[in-house]
Amino acid sequence: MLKTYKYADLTTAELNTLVQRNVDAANEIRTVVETIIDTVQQQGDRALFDFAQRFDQVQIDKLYLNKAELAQIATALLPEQKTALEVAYKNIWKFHESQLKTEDKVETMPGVTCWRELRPIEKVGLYIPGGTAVLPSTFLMLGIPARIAGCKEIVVCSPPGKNGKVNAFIAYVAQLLDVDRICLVGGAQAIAAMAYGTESITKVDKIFGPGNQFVTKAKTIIQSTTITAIDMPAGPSEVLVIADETANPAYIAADLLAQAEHGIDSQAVLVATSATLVEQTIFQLQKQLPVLPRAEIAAKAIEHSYAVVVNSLDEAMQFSNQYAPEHLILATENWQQITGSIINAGSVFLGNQTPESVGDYASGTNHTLPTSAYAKAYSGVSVDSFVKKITFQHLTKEGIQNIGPHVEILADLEGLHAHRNAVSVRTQQ
Ligand code: HSO
Ligand code: ZN
Repeated sequence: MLKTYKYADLTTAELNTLVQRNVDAANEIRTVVETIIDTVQQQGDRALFDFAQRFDQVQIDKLYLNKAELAQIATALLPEQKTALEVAYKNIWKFHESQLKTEDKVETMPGVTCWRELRPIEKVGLYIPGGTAVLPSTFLMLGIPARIAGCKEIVVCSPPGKNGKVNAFIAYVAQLLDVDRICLVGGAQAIAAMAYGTESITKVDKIFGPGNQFVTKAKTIIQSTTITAIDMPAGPSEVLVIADETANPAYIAADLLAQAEHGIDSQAVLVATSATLVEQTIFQLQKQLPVLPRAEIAAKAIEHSYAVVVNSLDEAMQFSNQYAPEHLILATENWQQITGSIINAGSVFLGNQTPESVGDYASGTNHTLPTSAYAKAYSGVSVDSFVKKITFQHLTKEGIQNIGPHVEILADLEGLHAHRNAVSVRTQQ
């Protein structure tokens, strides 16, 4: 359990293999997904009914649930379940609201003023996966920033359950977010429907949300074949825990397992400052894993997870930056020493009292994060993901006189005479 490496002994090649993930074996998947996309494009709603029967094993007579139907489904929730969702909703709202900022206008030269203004993306599509775990928290994480940004239309797709409905948690979140309907469409066909539009489903400008390999493949295909954008390329979820002698092995094991239970392809990496700490964590894993309801899934994920023993927290951070984890937990009382050297990570959890689970659900930060080392260049979902930033400029008479001669020279330099004239006609009056 938990293969262990010593950082100092690793060659560059070994290190590169260790931090590599998401090797895409998915050409077969591509063919299947392309066929699904074509079918949805050609047959619209008809295809969605057929796919529900084929992939979700359910015959539906309508492709969406409306507000009244959602309200009815949500009545099944217990008061404490509603309260928990409401606490999460409030914290996520509060944190994301702080991201909406008006930028200053900048006078770059006397009479030349430039600035940026936000405009919401008009139509967004949220994909809420079904599968082995239904994730209402993902609905909150996508719906709240979309609402704060002011998106006009929020299309939500989620696969129908065996009863042809969504579960009560999803229905209650729909109420909190005041969305009009949930479309009962899952998988690649949901992505295709939102990218191309069908009789019942509005075509959107950007699609958000995690999903299985089919959903992910569909997102990458429609991104290059339509003008619909996507949030980010998504791979299996992952965590990297950096721990020193101030950490608690029981907590480390619990955090690794919280990641591992997501799916058999999840990865949980421990970077520890001593071999003893790794052994103690393995002991805890052996104790905690078998009693989990999702033990089978977690055990498979742990099988291809590993530990790395380092000589110092600095060395640990070097490894972590190379790995670029989606979630980084600093299981040490000395976290303040090393946060400054974090270069690549999606979301960071500091100290021994901060489990990833709080960020997954309710602290306020977003859990839609870059996986598979995309944290080297991508950020997690935020209000920014739902807006465009449009630049503006305004010149006064003085402004065009000040900047005009320079622009004329630059236009000459590029041999673009009409550009020069657009300035000259104004300055030579
Ligand atoms: N850890 C997942 C999010 C999640 N966890 C949802 C529980 N529910 C990816 O960040
Ligand atoms: Zn999680």
